[in-house]
Amino acid sequence: MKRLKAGIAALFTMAAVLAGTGTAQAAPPGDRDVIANLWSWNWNSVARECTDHLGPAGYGGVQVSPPQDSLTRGGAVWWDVYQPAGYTLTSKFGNESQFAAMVRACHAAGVRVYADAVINHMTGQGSTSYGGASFGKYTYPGLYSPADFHYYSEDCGNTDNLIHDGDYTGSARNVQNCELVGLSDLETEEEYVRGAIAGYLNKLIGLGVDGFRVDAAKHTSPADLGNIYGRLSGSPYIYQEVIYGSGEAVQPGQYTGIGDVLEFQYGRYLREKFYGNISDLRTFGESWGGMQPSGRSVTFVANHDTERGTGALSYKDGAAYRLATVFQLAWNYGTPQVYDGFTWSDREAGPPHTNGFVRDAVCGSGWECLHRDPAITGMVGFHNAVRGTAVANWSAPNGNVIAFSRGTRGWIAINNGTGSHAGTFPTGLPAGTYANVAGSGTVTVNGGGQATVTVPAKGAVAIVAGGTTTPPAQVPVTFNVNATTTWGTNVFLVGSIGELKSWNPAEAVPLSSAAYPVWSATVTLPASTSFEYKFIKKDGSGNVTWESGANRAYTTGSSAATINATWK
Ligand code: AAO
Repeated sequence: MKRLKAGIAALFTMAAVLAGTGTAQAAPPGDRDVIANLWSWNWNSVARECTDHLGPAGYGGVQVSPPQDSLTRGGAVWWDVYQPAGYTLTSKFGNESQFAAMVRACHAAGVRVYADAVINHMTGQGSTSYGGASFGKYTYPGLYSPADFHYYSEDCGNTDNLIHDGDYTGSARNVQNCELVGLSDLETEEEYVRGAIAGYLNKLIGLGVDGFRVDAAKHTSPADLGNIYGRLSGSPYIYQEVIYGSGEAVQPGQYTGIGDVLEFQYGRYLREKFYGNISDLRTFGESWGGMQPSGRSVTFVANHDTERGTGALSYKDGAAYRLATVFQLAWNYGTPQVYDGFTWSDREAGPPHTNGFVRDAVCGSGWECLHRDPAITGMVGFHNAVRGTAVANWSAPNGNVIAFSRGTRGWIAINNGTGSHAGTFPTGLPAGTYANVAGSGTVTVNGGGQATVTVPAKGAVAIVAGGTTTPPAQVPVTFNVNATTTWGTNVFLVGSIGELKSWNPAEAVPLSSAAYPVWSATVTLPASTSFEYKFIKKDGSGNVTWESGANRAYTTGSSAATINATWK
Protein backbone atom coordinates (compact mmCIF):
# COMPACT_ATOMS: atom_id res chain seq x y z
CA MET A 1 0.00 0.00 0.00
CA LYS A 2 1.44 3.29 -1.10
CA ARG A 3 -0.08 6.62 -0.23
CA LEU A 4 0.94 7.91 -3.65
CA LYS A 5 0.88 6.16 -6.97
CA ALA A 6 3.77 6.25 -9.39
CA GLY A 7 2.54 9.05 -11.68
CA ILE A 8 1.99 11.47 -8.85
CA ALA A 9 5.32 10.51 -7.33
CA ALA A 10 7.05 11.43 -10.60
CA LEU A 11 5.53 14.90 -10.44
CA PHE A 12 6.92 15.35 -6.98
CA THR A 13 10.31 14.19 -8.22
CA MET A 14 10.37 17.01 -10.76
CA ALA A 15 9.26 19.55 -8.20
CA ALA A 16 11.94 18.22 -5.88
CA VAL A 17 14.75 18.93 -8.26
CA LEU A 18 13.46 22.42 -8.98
CA ALA A 19 12.73 23.34 -5.40
CA GLY A 20 15.71 21.60 -3.88
CA THR A 21 18.46 23.15 -5.94
CA GLY A 22 17.16 26.62 -5.25
CA THR A 23 17.06 26.20 -1.52
CA ALA A 24 20.05 24.33 -0.17
CA GLN A 25 22.98 26.64 0.35
CA ALA A 26 26.26 25.96 -1.43
CA ALA A 27 28.55 26.82 1.43
CA PRO A 28 28.22 27.94 5.01
CA PRO A 29 27.91 31.71 5.15
CA GLY A 30 30.39 34.06 6.72
CA ASP A 31 34.12 34.23 7.27
CA ARG A 32 34.26 31.51 9.90
CA ASP A 33 33.52 28.15 8.36
CA VAL A 34 35.36 25.60 10.52
CA ILE A 35 32.87 23.17 12.05
CA ALA A 36 33.61 21.44 15.35
CA ASN A 37 31.92 18.02 15.32
CA LEU A 38 31.13 17.50 19.00
CA TRP A 39 29.79 14.02 18.48
CA SER A 40 27.91 12.44 21.39
CA TRP A 41 28.25 15.60 23.52
CA ASN A 42 25.17 16.51 25.53
CA TRP A 43 23.43 19.84 24.93
CA ASN A 44 24.58 21.51 28.14
CA SER A 45 28.19 20.69 27.32
CA VAL A 46 27.92 21.93 23.74
CA ALA A 47 26.41 25.20 25.02
CA ARG A 48 29.29 25.67 27.46
CA GLU A 49 31.83 24.78 24.77
CA CYS A 50 30.41 27.32 22.31
CA THR A 51 30.69 30.09 24.89
CA ASP A 52 34.03 29.20 26.45
CA HIS A 53 36.00 27.72 23.55
CA LEU A 54 34.45 27.45 20.08
CA GLY A 55 33.41 31.09 19.69
CA PRO A 56 36.61 32.58 21.14
CA ALA A 57 38.77 30.26 18.99
CA GLY A 58 37.02 31.27 15.76
CA TYR A 59 35.01 28.15 14.97
CA GLY A 60 32.03 29.09 12.81
CA GLY A 61 29.86 26.07 13.47
CA VAL A 62 29.24 23.07 15.65
CA GLN A 63 27.74 19.76 14.53
CA VAL A 64 25.64 18.08 17.18
CA SER A 65 24.42 14.49 17.46
CA PRO A 66 20.94 13.41 16.34
CA PRO A 67 18.55 15.41 18.55
CA GLN A 68 15.39 13.35 18.02
CA ASP A 69 14.07 10.72 20.44
CA SER A 70 15.54 7.30 19.74
CA LEU A 71 15.69 3.68 20.67
CA THR A 72 17.35 3.25 24.05
CA ARG A 73 19.91 0.65 24.87
CA GLY A 74 20.28 2.26 28.26
CA GLY A 75 23.57 3.92 27.37
CA ALA A 76 25.36 0.66 26.60
CA VAL A 77 25.97 1.56 22.94
CA TRP A 78 26.54 4.82 21.05
CA TRP A 79 24.51 3.85 17.99
CA ASP A 80 21.02 3.72 19.49
CA VAL A 81 20.66 7.43 18.62
CA TYR A 82 20.76 6.49 14.91
CA GLN A 83 17.42 4.68 15.34
CA PRO A 84 14.77 7.43 15.59
CA ALA A 85 11.71 6.58 17.67
CA GLY A 86 9.94 9.81 16.73
CA TYR A 87 10.64 13.48 16.22
CA THR A 88 10.18 14.83 19.72
CA LEU A 89 13.36 16.35 21.10
CA THR A 90 13.94 14.24 24.16
CA SER A 91 17.10 12.23 23.70
CA LYS A 92 20.03 10.90 25.67
CA PHE A 93 21.67 14.31 25.10
CA GLY A 94 18.96 16.39 26.76
CA ASN A 95 15.45 17.74 26.25
CA GLU A 96 13.96 20.36 23.96
CA SER A 97 14.51 23.32 26.27
CA GLN A 98 18.14 22.34 26.80
CA PHE A 99 18.52 21.98 23.04
CA ALA A 100 17.01 25.43 22.43
CA ALA A 101 19.21 26.98 25.13
CA MET A 102 22.26 25.40 23.48
CA VAL A 103 21.38 26.93 20.11
CA ARG A 104 20.96 30.35 21.74
CA ALA A 105 24.28 30.08 23.59
CA CYS A 106 26.12 29.03 20.42
CA HIS A 107 24.57 31.83 18.39
CA ALA A 108 25.54 34.33 21.07
CA ALA A 109 29.12 33.08 20.67
CA GLY A 110 28.97 33.42 16.87
CA VAL A 111 28.75 29.66 16.30
CA ARG A 112 26.14 28.13 13.97
CA VAL A 113 24.50 24.84 14.90
CA TYR A 114 24.22 21.93 12.47
CA ALA A 115 22.17 18.94 13.56
CA ASP A 116 22.74 15.33 12.54
CA ALA A 117 19.50 14.53 10.69
CA VAL A 118 18.56 10.84 10.66
CA ILE A 119 15.77 10.86 8.09
CA ASN A 120 16.38 7.80 5.91
CA HIS A 121 14.98 5.32 8.37
CA MET A 122 13.55 4.64 11.79
CA THR A 123 14.57 1.62 13.90
CA GLY A 124 15.53 -1.99 13.36
CA GLN A 125 13.10 -3.43 15.88
CA GLY A 126 10.30 -2.45 18.21
CA SER A 127 11.31 -1.25 21.65
CA THR A 128 11.18 1.81 23.89
CA SER A 129 12.83 5.20 23.65
CA TYR A 130 14.71 7.66 25.83
CA GLY A 131 11.59 9.82 25.77
CA GLY A 132 9.45 6.92 27.05
CA ALA A 133 7.70 6.04 23.77
CA SER A 134 6.86 2.48 22.73
CA PHE A 135 7.06 1.60 19.06
CA GLY A 136 7.27 -1.23 16.57
CA LYS A 137 9.76 -1.45 13.72
CA TYR A 138 7.14 -0.15 11.26
CA THR A 139 4.76 1.54 13.71
CA TYR A 140 5.44 4.88 15.39
CA PRO A 141 2.19 6.05 16.99
CA GLY A 142 1.04 9.41 15.70
CA LEU A 143 3.86 9.54 13.15
CA TYR A 144 4.40 6.56 10.84
CA SER A 145 2.50 3.36 10.09
CA PRO A 146 3.59 0.36 7.97
CA ALA A 147 2.40 2.03 4.74
CA ASP A 148 5.14 4.63 5.15
CA PHE A 149 7.97 2.14 4.72
CA HIS A 150 9.52 0.56 1.64
CA TYR A 151 9.06 -2.90 3.11
CA TYR A 152 5.32 -2.62 2.54
CA SER A 153 5.60 -1.00 -0.86
CA GLU A 154 7.56 -3.92 -2.36
CA ASP A 155 10.12 -1.53 -3.87
CA CYS A 156 13.29 -3.03 -2.51
CA GLY A 157 14.35 -5.70 -4.99
CA ASN A 158 15.84 -8.11 -2.44
CA THR A 159 13.63 -10.83 -1.01
CA ASP A 160 15.10 -10.46 2.51
CA ASN A 161 14.60 -6.69 2.23
CA LEU A 162 18.19 -5.95 3.33
CA ILE A 163 21.00 -4.07 1.58
CA HIS A 164 23.81 -6.53 0.87
CA ASP A 165 27.45 -5.54 0.36
CA GLY A 166 27.21 -6.45 -3.33
CA ASP A 167 24.28 -4.08 -3.83
CA TYR A 168 26.51 -1.02 -3.55
CA THR A 169 28.14 -1.77 -6.90
CA GLY A 170 25.00 -3.32 -8.32
CA SER A 171 21.90 -1.22 -8.00
CA ALA A 172 20.84 2.19 -6.74
CA ARG A 173 17.36 0.77 -6.26
CA ASN A 174 18.57 -1.76 -3.71
CA VAL A 175 20.79 0.79 -1.95
CA GLN A 176 17.93 3.28 -1.67
CA ASN A 177 14.88 1.11 -1.11
CA CYS A 178 16.19 -1.82 0.93
CA GLU A 179 17.00 -1.64 4.62
CA LEU A 180 20.41 -0.38 5.76
CA VAL A 181 21.50 -2.85 8.48
CA GLY A 182 17.83 -3.80 8.91
CA LEU A 183 16.58 -0.28 9.73
CA SER A 184 12.98 0.31 8.60
CA ASP A 185 13.37 2.37 5.42
CA LEU A 186 11.10 5.38 5.02
CA GLU A 187 9.23 5.65 1.73
CA THR A 188 10.56 9.09 0.94
CA GLU A 189 8.84 9.29 -2.45
CA GLU A 190 5.58 9.46 -0.53
CA GLU A 191 4.00 12.86 0.11
CA TYR A 192 3.12 12.18 3.74
CA VAL A 193 6.64 10.98 4.60
CA ARG A 194 8.26 13.96 2.88
CA GLY A 195 6.00 16.30 4.81
CA ALA A 196 6.71 14.56 8.12
CA ILE A 197 10.48 14.71 7.63
CA ALA A 198 10.35 18.35 6.51
CA GLY A 199 8.17 19.09 9.53
CA TYR A 200 10.83 17.66 11.83
CA LEU A 201 13.64 19.62 10.15
CA ASN A 202 11.56 22.81 10.15
CA LYS A 203 10.94 22.37 13.86
CA LEU A 204 14.71 22.35 14.37
CA ILE A 205 15.08 25.38 12.09
CA GLY A 206 12.41 27.08 14.20
CA LEU A 207 14.63 26.53 17.23
CA GLY A 208 17.46 28.27 15.37
CA VAL A 209 19.28 25.32 13.79
CA ASP A 210 21.38 26.56 10.84
CA GLY A 211 21.77 23.38 8.83
CA PHE A 212 22.04 19.63 8.73
CA ARG A 213 24.43 16.74 8.33
CA VAL A 214 22.13 14.37 6.46
CA ASP A 215 22.80 10.86 7.75
CA ALA A 216 22.81 7.97 5.26
CA ALA A 217 21.88 10.34 2.41
CA LYS A 218 23.18 7.68 0.00
CA HIS A 219 20.18 5.56 0.93
CA THR A 220 17.60 8.16 -0.11
CA SER A 221 17.44 9.26 -3.74
CA PRO A 222 18.62 12.80 -4.57
CA ALA A 223 15.16 13.49 -6.01
CA ASP A 224 13.47 12.63 -2.72
CA LEU A 225 15.97 14.59 -0.66
CA GLY A 226 15.75 17.55 -3.03
CA ASN A 227 12.00 17.57 -2.58
CA ILE A 228 12.34 17.52 1.21
CA TYR A 229 14.99 20.30 1.21
CA GLY A 230 12.67 22.36 -0.99
CA ARG A 231 10.13 22.35 1.86
CA LEU A 232 12.51 23.83 4.42
CA SER A 233 12.26 27.36 5.74
CA GLY A 234 15.15 29.76 5.35
CA SER A 235 18.30 28.52 3.66
CA PRO A 236 19.84 25.88 5.90
CA TYR A 237 23.36 24.68 5.07
CA ILE A 238 23.08 21.06 4.00
CA TYR A 239 25.91 18.53 3.81
CA GLN A 240 25.22 14.92 3.11
CA GLU A 241 26.78 11.62 4.13
CA VAL A 242 27.37 9.86 0.82
CA ILE A 243 30.39 7.60 1.29
CA TYR A 244 32.44 7.29 -1.89
CA GLY A 245 32.98 3.72 -3.03
CA SER A 246 34.80 2.94 -6.26
CA GLY A 247 32.43 1.61 -8.92
CA GLU A 248 29.34 2.03 -6.77
CA ALA A 249 25.93 2.74 -8.28
CA VAL A 250 25.30 5.67 -5.94
CA GLN A 251 28.01 8.34 -6.00
CA PRO A 252 28.54 11.57 -4.05
CA GLY A 253 28.44 13.54 -7.32
CA GLN A 254 24.76 12.65 -7.66
CA TYR A 255 24.08 14.74 -4.53
CA THR A 256 26.18 17.86 -5.12
CA GLY A 257 23.33 19.51 -7.02
CA ILE A 258 21.18 19.65 -3.87
CA GLY A 259 23.78 20.40 -1.18
CA ASP A 260 27.36 19.70 -0.13
CA VAL A 261 28.79 16.28 0.69
CA LEU A 262 31.06 14.87 3.37
CA GLU A 263 34.33 14.07 1.56
CA PHE A 264 35.33 10.54 2.64
CA GLN A 265 38.32 10.16 0.30
CA TYR A 266 39.97 13.15 2.00
CA GLY A 267 40.59 11.35 5.28
CA ARG A 268 41.61 8.11 3.58
CA TYR A 269 44.29 9.91 1.57
CA LEU A 270 45.52 11.77 4.64
CA ARG A 271 45.98 8.52 6.51
CA GLU A 272 47.86 7.04 3.57
CA LYS A 273 50.18 10.06 3.27
CA PHE A 274 50.77 10.59 6.99
CA TYR A 275 51.91 6.96 7.07
CA GLY A 276 53.82 7.51 3.81
CA ASN A 277 55.15 10.72 2.26
CA ILE A 278 53.34 13.94 3.06
CA SER A 279 55.32 15.59 0.25
CA ASP A 280 52.86 13.85 -2.11
CA LEU A 281 50.19 16.24 -0.80
CA ARG A 282 51.45 19.00 -3.12
CA THR A 283 48.64 18.26 -5.59
CA PHE A 284 46.06 17.09 -3.02
CA GLY A 285 42.57 18.00 -4.19
CA GLU A 286 39.99 17.45 -6.86
CA SER A 287 42.34 15.64 -9.23
CA TRP A 288 42.72 12.78 -6.73
CA GLY A 289 40.51 9.74 -7.32
CA GLY A 290 36.98 10.03 -5.98
CA MET A 291 37.37 13.54 -4.55
CA GLN A 292 34.47 15.94 -4.91
CA PRO A 293 34.84 19.63 -5.86
CA SER A 294 36.37 21.72 -3.09
CA GLY A 295 33.39 24.07 -3.02
CA ARG A 296 31.05 21.12 -2.42
CA SER A 297 33.05 19.27 0.21
CA VAL A 298 33.05 19.14 3.98
CA THR A 299 36.39 17.60 4.93
CA PHE A 300 37.30 15.65 8.03
CA VAL A 301 40.27 13.65 9.26
CA ALA A 302 37.98 11.40 11.30
CA ASN A 303 34.34 10.90 12.11
CA HIS A 304 32.56 8.55 14.49
CA ASP A 305 32.39 5.74 11.91
CA THR A 306 35.91 6.08 10.48
CA GLU A 307 37.58 6.26 13.91
CA ARG A 308 36.11 2.83 14.58
CA GLY A 309 37.43 1.48 11.29
CA THR A 310 40.91 1.18 9.82
CA GLY A 311 40.78 3.45 6.77
CA ALA A 312 41.38 6.81 8.44
CA LEU A 313 43.45 8.38 11.20
CA SER A 314 41.94 8.73 14.66
CA TYR A 315 42.99 9.99 18.06
CA LYS A 316 44.53 6.56 18.57
CA ASP A 317 47.19 7.56 16.01
CA GLY A 318 48.35 10.32 18.38
CA ALA A 319 50.59 13.05 16.97
CA ALA A 320 50.01 12.09 13.32
CA TYR A 321 46.26 12.60 13.80
CA ARG A 322 46.78 16.02 15.32
CA LEU A 323 49.25 16.97 12.60
CA ALA A 324 46.89 15.84 9.85
CA THR A 325 44.26 18.15 11.37
CA VAL A 326 46.81 20.99 11.35
CA PHE A 327 47.38 20.27 7.66
CA GLN A 328 43.63 20.16 7.00
CA LEU A 329 43.17 23.64 8.48
CA ALA A 330 46.09 25.02 6.45
CA TRP A 331 45.20 23.50 3.06
CA ASN A 332 42.76 25.23 0.71
CA TYR A 333 40.20 22.53 0.17
CA GLY A 334 36.60 22.30 1.31
CA THR A 335 34.93 23.29 4.56
CA PRO A 336 36.95 21.74 7.39
CA GLN A 337 35.37 19.83 10.20
CA VAL A 338 37.30 18.99 13.38
CA TYR A 339 36.06 15.83 15.03
CA ASP A 340 35.76 15.20 18.75
CA GLY A 341 34.10 12.28 20.42
CA PHE A 342 34.65 10.28 23.57
CA THR A 343 37.54 8.00 24.55
CA TRP A 344 36.80 4.35 23.86
CA SER A 345 38.24 0.84 23.80
CA ASP A 346 35.08 -1.14 22.93
CA ARG A 347 33.94 0.13 19.53
CA GLU A 348 30.26 -0.37 20.41
CA ALA A 349 30.34 1.26 23.84
CA GLY A 350 28.44 4.48 24.48
CA PRO A 351 29.73 7.72 26.03
CA PRO A 352 29.94 8.23 29.82
CA HIS A 353 26.33 8.25 31.06
CA THR A 354 23.98 8.08 34.01
CA ASN A 355 20.97 5.82 33.44
CA GLY A 356 21.63 6.12 29.71
CA PHE A 357 21.70 9.93 29.66
CA VAL A 358 25.04 11.36 28.56
CA ARG A 359 27.06 13.10 31.26
CA ASP A 360 28.70 16.50 30.79
CA ALA A 361 31.87 16.22 28.74
CA VAL A 362 35.10 16.57 30.70
CA CYS A 363 38.15 17.06 28.51
CA GLY A 364 40.89 14.58 29.33
CA SER A 365 38.55 12.42 31.38
CA GLY A 366 36.61 10.29 28.95
CA TRP A 367 36.55 12.97 26.23
CA GLU A 368 39.29 13.79 23.72
CA CYS A 369 38.85 17.52 22.97
CA LEU A 370 41.26 17.92 20.07
CA HIS A 371 39.30 21.06 19.15
CA ARG A 372 40.69 22.76 22.28
CA ASP A 373 44.33 21.88 21.54
CA PRO A 374 46.24 25.19 21.22
CA ALA A 375 47.78 24.07 17.90
CA ILE A 376 44.30 23.37 16.53
CA THR A 377 42.71 26.60 17.79
CA GLY A 378 45.74 28.46 16.42
CA MET A 379 45.17 26.82 13.06
CA VAL A 380 41.45 27.70 13.13
CA GLY A 381 42.63 31.32 13.33
CA PHE A 382 45.09 30.64 10.50
CA HIS A 383 42.32 29.11 8.37
CA ASN A 384 40.08 32.12 8.92
CA ALA A 385 42.90 34.56 8.13
CA VAL A 386 43.96 32.95 4.84
CA ARG A 387 40.51 32.26 3.40
CA GLY A 388 40.36 32.78 -0.35
CA THR A 389 44.12 32.62 -0.93
CA ALA A 390 45.96 30.03 -3.01
CA VAL A 391 48.77 27.73 -1.94
CA ALA A 392 52.15 29.21 -2.90
CA ASN A 393 55.83 29.01 -1.92
CA TRP A 394 55.65 25.19 -1.74
CA SER A 395 58.77 23.40 -0.64
CA ALA A 396 59.43 19.85 0.52
CA PRO A 397 63.03 19.35 1.68
CA ASN A 398 62.22 15.68 2.24
CA GLY A 399 59.29 13.30 2.03
CA ASN A 400 58.03 14.12 5.51
CA VAL A 401 58.64 17.86 5.67
CA ILE A 402 56.51 20.29 3.71
CA ALA A 403 56.08 24.06 3.81
CA PHE A 404 53.77 26.37 1.93
CA SER A 405 52.17 29.76 2.14
CA ARG A 406 48.58 30.77 1.58
CA GLY A 407 49.10 33.76 -0.68
CA THR A 408 50.78 36.44 1.40
CA ARG A 409 48.49 35.88 4.40
CA GLY A 410 49.94 32.83 6.12
CA TRP A 411 52.78 30.33 6.01
CA ILE A 412 53.26 26.90 7.55
CA ALA A 413 55.92 24.19 7.81
CA ILE A 414 54.84 20.67 8.79
CA ASN A 415 57.23 17.96 9.92
CA ASN A 416 55.79 14.44 10.02
CA GLY A 417 59.22 12.94 10.67
CA THR A 418 60.51 11.53 13.94
CA GLY A 419 63.34 14.08 14.29
CA SER A 420 63.25 17.86 14.18
CA HIS A 421 64.01 19.60 10.89
CA ALA A 422 65.92 22.88 10.55
CA GLY A 423 65.78 24.86 7.33
CA THR A 424 65.28 28.18 5.59
CA PHE A 425 62.02 28.64 3.70
CA PRO A 426 60.39 31.30 1.50
CA THR A 427 57.28 32.45 3.37
CA GLY A 428 55.68 35.10 1.14
CA LEU A 429 55.16 37.23 4.25
CA PRO A 430 56.55 40.67 5.13
CA ALA A 431 59.52 40.99 7.46
CA GLY A 432 58.76 40.72 11.14
CA THR A 433 58.75 38.52 14.20
CA TYR A 434 55.61 36.40 14.33
CA ALA A 435 53.99 34.18 16.93
CA ASN A 436 53.98 30.49 15.97
CA VAL A 437 50.25 29.72 16.02
CA ALA A 438 50.77 25.95 15.57
CA GLY A 439 53.23 25.59 18.44
CA SER A 440 55.32 27.79 20.65
CA GLY A 441 57.96 30.46 20.18
CA THR A 442 58.38 33.01 17.43
CA VAL A 443 59.45 33.04 13.79
CA THR A 444 61.51 35.82 12.24
CA VAL A 445 60.91 36.64 8.60
CA ASN A 446 63.66 38.69 6.98
CA GLY A 447 63.30 41.42 4.38
CA GLY A 448 63.59 38.80 1.64
CA GLY A 449 60.54 36.97 3.03
CA GLN A 450 62.58 34.04 4.29
CA ALA A 451 62.35 32.34 7.67
CA THR A 452 64.91 30.05 9.23
CA VAL A 453 63.06 27.68 11.55
CA THR A 454 63.38 24.40 13.39
CA VAL A 455 60.20 22.39 12.97
CA PRO A 456 59.75 19.92 15.81
CA ALA A 457 59.21 16.22 15.10
CA LYS A 458 55.50 15.53 14.38
CA GLY A 459 54.94 19.27 14.75
CA ALA A 460 54.37 22.45 12.82
CA VAL A 461 55.36 26.09 12.67
CA ALA A 462 52.74 28.49 11.32
CA ILE A 463 52.51 32.26 11.08
CA VAL A 464 49.78 34.64 9.98
CA ALA A 465 50.04 38.11 8.42
CA GLY A 466 49.40 40.68 11.11
CA GLY A 467 50.44 38.15 13.74
CA THR A 468 53.72 39.86 14.56
CA THR A 469 54.67 39.74 18.21
CA THR A 470 56.83 42.87 18.01
CA PRO A 471 56.90 45.37 15.18
CA PRO A 472 59.85 44.57 12.92
CA ALA A 473 62.86 46.73 13.68
CA GLN A 474 63.34 49.32 10.94
CA VAL A 475 66.15 51.70 10.03
CA PRO A 476 66.31 54.76 7.76
CA VAL A 477 68.80 54.37 4.92
CA THR A 478 69.76 57.39 2.77
CA PHE A 479 70.73 56.66 -0.81
CA ASN A 480 72.87 59.33 -2.55
CA VAL A 481 73.91 58.85 -6.15
CA ASN A 482 75.94 61.26 -8.24
CA ALA A 483 74.28 61.17 -11.66
CA THR A 484 74.16 63.69 -14.46
CA THR A 485 70.92 63.84 -16.43
CA THR A 486 69.34 65.76 -19.26
CA TRP A 487 66.29 67.97 -18.71
CA GLY A 488 63.13 65.84 -18.10
CA THR A 489 65.02 62.75 -16.91
CA ASN A 490 64.86 61.74 -13.24
CA VAL A 491 66.65 59.17 -11.09
CA PHE A 492 64.93 56.39 -9.13
CA LEU A 493 65.84 53.48 -6.89
CA VAL A 494 64.60 49.90 -7.27
CA GLY A 495 65.64 46.63 -5.57
CA SER A 496 64.90 43.12 -4.46
CA ILE A 497 62.77 43.84 -1.36
CA GLY A 498 59.23 45.12 -1.08
CA GLU A 499 60.34 48.54 0.22
CA LEU A 500 62.38 48.88 -2.99
CA LYS A 501 59.41 47.73 -5.10
CA SER A 502 60.70 44.25 -5.90
CA TRP A 503 62.53 45.35 -9.06
CA ASN A 504 59.43 46.97 -10.58
CA PRO A 505 60.62 50.12 -12.44
CA ALA A 506 57.06 51.43 -12.75
CA GLU A 507 56.88 51.78 -8.95
CA ALA A 508 60.52 52.73 -8.33
CA VAL A 509 61.33 55.08 -5.41
CA PRO A 510 61.92 58.65 -6.75
CA LEU A 511 65.11 60.50 -5.71
CA SER A 512 65.26 64.25 -5.14
CA SER A 513 67.48 66.49 -7.32
CA ALA A 514 67.69 69.26 -4.69
CA ALA A 515 71.49 68.75 -4.43
CA TYR A 516 72.02 68.03 -8.17
CA PRO A 517 74.10 66.28 -9.45
CA VAL A 518 73.65 64.24 -6.26
CA TRP A 519 70.20 62.61 -6.25
CA SER A 520 68.92 61.51 -2.86
CA ALA A 521 66.18 59.63 -1.01
CA THR A 522 65.78 58.23 2.50
CA VAL A 523 63.91 54.95 2.73
CA THR A 524 62.82 53.04 5.85
CA LEU A 525 64.02 49.45 5.57
CA PRO A 526 63.86 46.37 7.82
CA ALA A 527 66.92 46.07 10.06
CA SER A 528 69.53 43.35 9.54
CA THR A 529 68.32 42.55 6.04
CA SER A 530 70.31 41.84 2.90
CA PHE A 531 69.08 43.08 -0.46
CA GLU A 532 70.21 44.05 -3.96
CA TYR A 533 69.38 47.27 -5.77
CA LYS A 534 70.16 49.57 -8.68
CA PHE A 535 69.53 53.16 -9.64
CA ILE A 536 67.54 53.77 -12.80
CA LYS A 537 66.80 56.80 -14.98
CA LYS A 538 63.37 57.49 -16.46
CA ASP A 539 62.89 60.10 -19.21
CA GLY A 540 59.78 62.16 -19.84
CA SER A 541 58.23 59.37 -21.93
CA GLY A 542 58.84 56.77 -19.27
CA ASN A 543 61.81 55.07 -20.98
CA VAL A 544 63.94 53.31 -18.38
CA THR A 545 67.75 53.19 -18.36
CA TRP A 546 69.28 50.78 -15.88
CA GLU A 547 72.71 51.20 -14.33
CA SER A 548 75.25 48.96 -16.04
CA GLY A 549 77.01 45.99 -14.47
CA ALA A 550 76.09 43.80 -11.53
CA ASN A 551 73.40 44.63 -8.99
CA ARG A 552 74.50 46.62 -6.00
CA ALA A 553 74.17 44.80 -2.65
CA TYR A 554 73.70 46.03 0.90
CA THR A 555 72.83 44.70 4.34
CA THR A 556 71.10 46.96 6.83
CA GLY A 557 72.32 47.06 10.38
CA SER A 558 70.44 48.16 13.47
CA SER A 559 70.83 51.93 12.99
CA ALA A 560 70.54 54.64 10.33
CA ALA A 561 72.96 54.52 7.40
CA THR A 562 73.96 56.48 4.31
CA ILE A 563 75.08 55.01 1.00
CA ASN A 564 77.06 57.27 -1.34
CA ALA A 565 77.31 56.07 -4.93
CA THR A 566 78.17 57.22 -8.41
CA TRP A 567 76.00 56.28 -11.41
CA LYS A 568 77.59 53.48 -13.40
C1 AAO B 1 22.82 -1.25 14.65
C2 AAO B 1 23.55 -2.56 14.81
C3 AAO B 1 23.22 -3.48 13.66
C4 AAO B 1 21.71 -3.66 13.56
C5 AAO B 1 21.05 -2.32 13.42
C6 AAO B 1 19.53 -2.38 13.41
O1 AAO B 1 24.95 -2.30 14.85
O2 AAO B 1 23.85 -4.72 13.89
O3 AAO B 1 21.40 -4.45 12.42
O4 AAO B 1 21.43 -1.50 14.53
O5 AAO B 1 19.07 -2.87 14.61
C7 AAO B 1 25.06 3.29 13.18
C8 AAO B 1 25.94 2.08 13.41
C9 AAO B 1 25.24 0.79 13.05
C10 AAO B 1 23.91 0.70 13.79
C11 AAO B 1 23.09 1.90 13.33
C12 AAO B 1 21.70 1.95 13.94
O6 AAO B 1 27.12 2.24 12.62
O7 AAO B 1 26.07 -0.29 13.44
O8 AAO B 1 23.28 -0.51 13.50
O9 AAO B 1 23.79 3.11 13.74
O10 AAO B 1 21.76 1.94 15.30
C13 AAO B 1 26.87 2.54 5.10
C14 AAO B 1 25.96 3.74 4.87
C15 AAO B 1 26.31 4.89 5.77
C16 AAO B 1 26.36 4.47 7.24
C17 AAO B 1 27.38 3.34 7.33
C18 AAO B 1 27.51 2.83 8.75
O11 AAO B 1 26.07 4.14 3.50
O12 AAO B 1 25.31 5.87 5.62
O13 AAO B 1 26.96 2.25 6.48
N1 AAO B 1 26.71 5.60 8.13
C19 AAO B 1 25.65 6.32 8.90
C20 AAO B 1 26.11 6.68 10.30
C21 AAO B 1 26.24 5.43 11.14
C22 AAO B 1 24.85 4.90 11.38
C23 AAO B 1 23.99 4.99 10.19
C24 AAO B 1 24.37 5.62 9.02
C25 AAO B 1 22.58 4.57 10.33
O14 AAO B 1 27.27 7.47 10.22
O15 AAO B 1 26.90 5.67 12.34
O16 AAO B 1 24.93 3.51 11.78
O17 AAO B 1 21.88 5.71 10.82
C26 AAO B 1 30.86 0.94 2.00
C27 AAO B 1 29.77 1.79 1.39
C28 AAO B 1 29.13 2.68 2.42
C29 AAO B 1 28.66 1.86 3.61
C30 AAO B 1 29.85 1.06 4.17
C31 AAO B 1 29.46 0.20 5.36
O18 AAO B 1 31.92 1.82 2.39
O19 AAO B 1 30.31 2.57 0.35
O20 AAO B 1 28.01 3.36 1.87
O21 AAO B 1 28.19 2.79 4.62
O22 AAO B 1 30.40 0.23 3.13
O23 AAO B 1 28.53 -0.74 4.96
C32 AAO B 1 36.09 1.51 2.06
C33 AAO B 1 35.29 1.60 0.78
C34 AAO B 1 33.88 2.11 1.05
C35 AAO B 1 33.23 1.31 2.14
C36 AAO B 1 34.07 1.41 3.40
C37 AAO B 1 33.49 0.61 4.55
O24 AAO B 1 36.55 2.77 2.46
O25 AAO B 1 35.92 2.47 -0.14
O26 AAO B 1 33.10 1.98 -0.14
O27 AAO B 1 35.40 0.94 3.14
O28 AAO B 1 34.02 1.02 5.75
